[in-house]
Amino acid sequence: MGQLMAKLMSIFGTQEHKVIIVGLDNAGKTTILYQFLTKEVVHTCPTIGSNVEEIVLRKTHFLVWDIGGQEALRSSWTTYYSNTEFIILVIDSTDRDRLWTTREELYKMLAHEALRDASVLIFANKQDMKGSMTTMEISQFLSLSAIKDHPWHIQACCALTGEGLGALE
Ligand code: G3D
Ligand code: MG
Repeated sequence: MGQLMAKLMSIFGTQEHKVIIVGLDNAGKTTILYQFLTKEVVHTCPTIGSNVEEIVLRKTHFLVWDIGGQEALRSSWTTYYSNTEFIILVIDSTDRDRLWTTREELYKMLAHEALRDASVLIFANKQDMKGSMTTMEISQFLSLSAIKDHPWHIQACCALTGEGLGALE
């Protein structure tokens, strides 16, 4: 399991932390979040902004929203960026047609000043589906090796079973 996963696990301590979970609609964000939250006391807040969902687990705040095709909402997302330690990007590995959109959104976020110190964990979700792209294919498409200014890790997973999210259990 990557170091970033270990680092992600270490945040469930006593200090306040902020993690943002983004991806296109239908990528599996909500399903992954539910895998994180099992057996935990969870405080869920009502929607705190336009299409942004906030879930608090101990002292870690998870902010979740859909990216792509929502230019009008982009400026409001920026409000949530400050002090983010982790960006979790969830990808539907069967959705080849829209990987380009994910790529654009990823680079827009990485260029953002307020996310300068954030680490990026990419979940290549839906690995159970026939014809899903491998982490290698996705890494190449997203040019992950060119990202030098943020720690990043890509992890294959299946949110339905929790496979690949093991370090989070
Ligand atoms: P989102 O929150 O990113 O929009 P969801 O995505 O978590 O709502 O998931 C969208 C759909 O994908 C759901 O199906 C969910 O069950 C399915 N899904 C999520 N993860 C996986 C996975 O790893 N494998 C498979 N096969 N399906 C997955 P429905 O049918 O409920 O819309
Ligand atoms: Mg959702």
